[in-house]
Amino acid sequence: MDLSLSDEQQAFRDLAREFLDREAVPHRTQWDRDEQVDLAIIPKMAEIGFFGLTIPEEYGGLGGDYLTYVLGMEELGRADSALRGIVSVSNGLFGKSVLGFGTEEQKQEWLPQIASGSALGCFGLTEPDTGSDAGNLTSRARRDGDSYVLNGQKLFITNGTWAKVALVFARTSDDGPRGVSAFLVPTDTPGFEAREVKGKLGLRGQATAELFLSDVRVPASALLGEEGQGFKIAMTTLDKGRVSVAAGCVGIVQGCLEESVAYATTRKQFGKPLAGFQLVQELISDMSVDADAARLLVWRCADLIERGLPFRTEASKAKLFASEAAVRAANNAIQVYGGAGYVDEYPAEKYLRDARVMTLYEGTSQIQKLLIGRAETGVNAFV
Ligand code: COS
Repeated sequence: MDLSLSDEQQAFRDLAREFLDREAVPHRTQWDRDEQVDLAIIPKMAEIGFFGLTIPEEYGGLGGDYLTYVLGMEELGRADSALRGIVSVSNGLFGKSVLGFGTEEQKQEWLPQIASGSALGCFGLTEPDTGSDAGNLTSRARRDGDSYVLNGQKLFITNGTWAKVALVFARTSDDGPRGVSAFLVPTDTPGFEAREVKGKLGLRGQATAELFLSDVRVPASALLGEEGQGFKIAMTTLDKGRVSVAAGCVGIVQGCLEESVAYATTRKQFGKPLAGFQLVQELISDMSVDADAARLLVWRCADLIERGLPFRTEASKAKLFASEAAVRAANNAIQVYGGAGYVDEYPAEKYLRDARVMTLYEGTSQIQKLLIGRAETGVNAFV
């Protein structure tokens, strides 16, 4: 499916696909088995520009519009969602928070490092006891003279053990979501510890961590935005993060479609290719429709963002539809492959394992439905 892309957008998509087909696709199974991508790919990805997308050139980024960003995320999702997660969190959740709410000094300090891939960022919102209910997080930041002292625990933090800097959300007052503030915390600050979460179903190549903050002292200048603005920063950034997840899911659906077509047109049963069976065509047809529908929802968000228009509910719709479509498509791809789809020699089972978390993180499917329902009815089901 193609709507009108500019020459630059098309060129970036082609460059991204060619690079990932060469540098990631041949290795993704091994990285998945090893539970770690080869980190040597990070500087190579930075060279292509993945970490600098939408970061202005004055901060060392590639600049570029939001459609180019989602095209990049789609290609990453098609190749390996573990890589998409690394970029989405560093450039997206971390970088976009700093770009949107940082002081000039904070932008100068962190954005060039993020854009060049010399530093990865992570996003410390989720806690062991507050996942969906992010506004009730319990980590604390106490003002002490010219510093803040942070204590608490974070869970399921992508890039947590690799990041040079963490955006940590912590409570500066007891006033629910309004009492949350955001801090830029270098991960080598004494009292900051990251431990990797192993044994995940999918996204095994990326580092997911538990963060422990024990009397972590940062200067007052580490505050991002104003005291009490942290929840808004998190939510505003997550709106864009959800578009990024959705774009990655489009890539999963697209990958499932391409792999299924390739297999179904070559593998023979009953003397003819699988593609000759109507029930197999139905599986493939469903993937094709899902790919187009999810992509259109994502591109609509990119267009709204580019034009500075509200896109919060549209982001929830894109994330909800695309993540559920990714699970459907990966499941269907395994069905096309039959028994071969159940082993990691073929990509279908990895697509399914990676897709599964997309309906959970950055807001579960249920949270997206409640946000869409709230927008449609004006009734808040969270209270
Ligand atoms: N953009 C900007 N501001 C937002 C916002 C958004 N998308 N969503 C909420 N806010 C603001 C509200 O306007 C409100 O501000 P005021 O106090 O000035 O009125 C404040 O934040 C509180 O909003 P709300 O009442 O909606 O907060 P709730 O505690 O009800 O939380 C949900 C709402 C459940 C939607 C939120 O906690 C959420 O998205 N949870 C999922 C978290 C998530 O995605 N976690 C995964 C992280 S993986 S990195």
